[in-house]
Amino acid sequence: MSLEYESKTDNDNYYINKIIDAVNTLDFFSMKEAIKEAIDMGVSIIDIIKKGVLVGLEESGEMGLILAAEALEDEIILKDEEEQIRLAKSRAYSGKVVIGTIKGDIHSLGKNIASIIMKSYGMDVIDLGVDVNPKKFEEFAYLPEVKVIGISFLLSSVESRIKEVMSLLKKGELKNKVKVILGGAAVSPEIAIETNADAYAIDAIQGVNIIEEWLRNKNF
Ligand code: B12
Repeated sequence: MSLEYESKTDNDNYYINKIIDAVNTLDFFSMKEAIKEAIDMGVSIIDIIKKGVLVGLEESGEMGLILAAEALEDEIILKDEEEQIRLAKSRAYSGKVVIGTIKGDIHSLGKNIASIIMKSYGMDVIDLGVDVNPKKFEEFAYLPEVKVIGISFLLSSVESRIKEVMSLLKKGELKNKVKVILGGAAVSPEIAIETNADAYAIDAIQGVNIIEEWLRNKNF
């Protein structure tokens, strides 16, 4: 990640525009190439996602979303170990965020994107993976630094599992220790209310903004 990033705005725009074009035209290999190039040129991950991929998706719809998620996963989440280490070191908040896809659901792309965006904001994230047992969320919620639990789910059929996690997290000493945010394509205001979650997010950026507010709150 280049330290000159701030002063290279025109250059960044060039790489960001390449990402937008690739996402618009649903060209998977160009997406991967453009994302890789932008990373190599020192464009921040958050700009790559927010100004590049998400803007490109306004035109290209669901297929673009799936391809872009795969491209991000290949280029940022799985490969760029150096970037992962850098993100892990640049903590901006006290308190950890635990994220995972709930038991019965193996969708990982959105959860992985949410996780990388949180890290790029300087959050310390523990990713439990997919098909996570409600008991495991509870176990991690007891860890001293854990303040937020993020649950991802894309299948409506797993709502009962979310309720299970919530009943484990909203009792005893955990009740005021951790806040819970729901994310993933199956979230809705109704499910957030029914499950008694503290919040839900329609996308990763909204989620990270909510979590940021929680972590900044000294009384939490
Ligand atoms: C790709 C995909 C798959 C892939 C998953 C690959 C992978 N590694 O993830 C595969 C092929 C494995 C798959 C399997 C199945 N799938 Co599927 N799948 C999809 C698809 C097409 C895209 C999902 C996706 O990755 N989107 C891209 C990501 C980036 O979006 P996202 O997950 O919403 O994440 C964003 C936000 O929601 C947010 N976010 C996500 N998680 C979190 C968490 C937190 C805490 C926060 C803050 C934010 C956040 O961040 C992301 C960026 O903003 C959707 C259709 C759709 N449009 O959603 C169907 C879909 C989710 N699948 C569906 C189904 C039914 C299945 C299967 C049951 C099919 C089958 N009969 O086998 C199986 C389920 C297997 C299982 N047990 O989980 C249905 C679910 C219907 C429902 N409401 O219940 C959908 C909606 C398709 C449909 N229209 O019917 N699927």
